[in-house]
Amino acid sequence: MIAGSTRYLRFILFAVFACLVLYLITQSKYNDAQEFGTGAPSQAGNTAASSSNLNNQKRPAVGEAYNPADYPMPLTPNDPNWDSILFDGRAPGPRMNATFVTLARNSDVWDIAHSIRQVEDRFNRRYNYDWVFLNDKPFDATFKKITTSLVSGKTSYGVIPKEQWSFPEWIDQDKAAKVRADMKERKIIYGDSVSYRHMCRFESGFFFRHPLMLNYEYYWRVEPGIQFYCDVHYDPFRFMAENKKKYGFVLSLYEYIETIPTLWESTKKFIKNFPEHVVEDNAMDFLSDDGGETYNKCHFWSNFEIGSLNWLRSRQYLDFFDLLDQDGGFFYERWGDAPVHSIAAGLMLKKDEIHFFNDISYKHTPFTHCPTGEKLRLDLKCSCNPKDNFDWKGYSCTSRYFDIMGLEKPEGYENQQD
Ligand SMILES: Nc1nc2c(ncn2[C@@H]2O[C@H](COP(=O)(O)OP(=O)(O)OP(=O)(O)O)[C@@H](O)[C@H]2O)c(=O)[nH]1
Ligand SMILES: *[C@@H]1O[C@H](CO)[C@@H](O)[C@H](O)[C@H]1NC(C)=O
Ligand SMILES: [Mg+2]
Repeated sequence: MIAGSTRYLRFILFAVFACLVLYLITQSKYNDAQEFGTGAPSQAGNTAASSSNLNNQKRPAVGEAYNPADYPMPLTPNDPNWDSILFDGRAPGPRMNATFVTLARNSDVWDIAHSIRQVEDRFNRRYNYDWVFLNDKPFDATFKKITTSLVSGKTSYGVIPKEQWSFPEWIDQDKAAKVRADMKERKIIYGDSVSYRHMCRFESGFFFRHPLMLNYEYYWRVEPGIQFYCDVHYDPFRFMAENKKKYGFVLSLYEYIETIPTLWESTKKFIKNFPEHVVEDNAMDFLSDDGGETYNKCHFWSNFEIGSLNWLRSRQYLDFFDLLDQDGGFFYERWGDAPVHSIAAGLMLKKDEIHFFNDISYKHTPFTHCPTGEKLRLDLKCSCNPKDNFDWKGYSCTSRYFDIMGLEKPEGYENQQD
């Protein structure tokens, strides 16, 4: 009888102890999530003991001042924290006020799922940045479920206001319809599409002022069906912020002139009307070979962008967009958001506020950016074929960008020119 109750007591004590241990474990994970402000479910299963130091390191809150030297950015294998990517944990250091952003249709769900998975595997699983999804129609339950399950940060879903996805009242509908019919006949890609034009106008003038985007200072645009081929060890948002960059790209090329015949005329009108918006030391020479008289058609490919939202929300940028919108070329021609963003960046940013991310590999059909330099590709565990790199080929403008910046081209570029 006595022996029996002792065993019983021992069992109770053990059970209480086990509950306490369990409580402490779950509690510490909860705190961890609270402290870093994401509570990302995908991190809950993290058990790698080696990463716990990194996970538990205190980091400044978003927006809080910090000393960059306290959190070295792993830009090269010689920098501290380069190997932290080998752990499952969250990357040490501060987080920026930043988000991924994707414009998509419900039918894009599997193509965007693929894109997200790559961004997460190569970068965001350790940084847990948020992701904003925008659509001209409400996102359905499947789209939300799949994308939320893949993103390690918080997701949010916004509908685009009608007036940002329709014809402004000053657009002559007959004239616009004739243009579409004509472009269809001339087989200009997306030439007869109305929705493509709304998309280009929205990406040119509105995505950055959607209510969900007002919560952030930097964005990284991701499209469905893209590829990332290399590890990203450091935080590109932080690189932008600390180096005062406003616009980052990976691919550049010549625009199809049939889609923008009068865009440069409108640009010249803007320069004339708003000379105060054109900055000194700008990148005009990237856009024009004759000091601004004509456009050489070079632009940054905007399906990948890492940029400053505050810049896009500036009076300068909005004056530019409003003038273009009034001139009607989004509908009377087929102006793309890529040349619009690029021309704005070329005129209104100092040239060293624009950044080329050689170390971020990327493909959006049909062009690939695969980092130049074998050592870099090995260090970053890249899986792209260097032969596919578009940077130094004849139709790319990246060589011109290097020239105007006075940058030395990376080793090995000569072998990738054709
Ligand atoms: N919600 C919504 N998103 C769209 C629509 N059209 C295009 N998009 C999105 O806008 C972005 C650009 O459209 P894309 O069709 O990729 O255009 P593109 O990159 O010029 O051409 P491809 O990718 O080669 O087809 C993508 O993120 C699309 O998902 C639309 O009608 N509605
Ligand atoms: C992030 O940036 C937005 C836009 O500038 C601002 O309204 C918001 O307060 C910022 N958040 C933090 C945490 O600093
Ligand atoms: Mg696309």
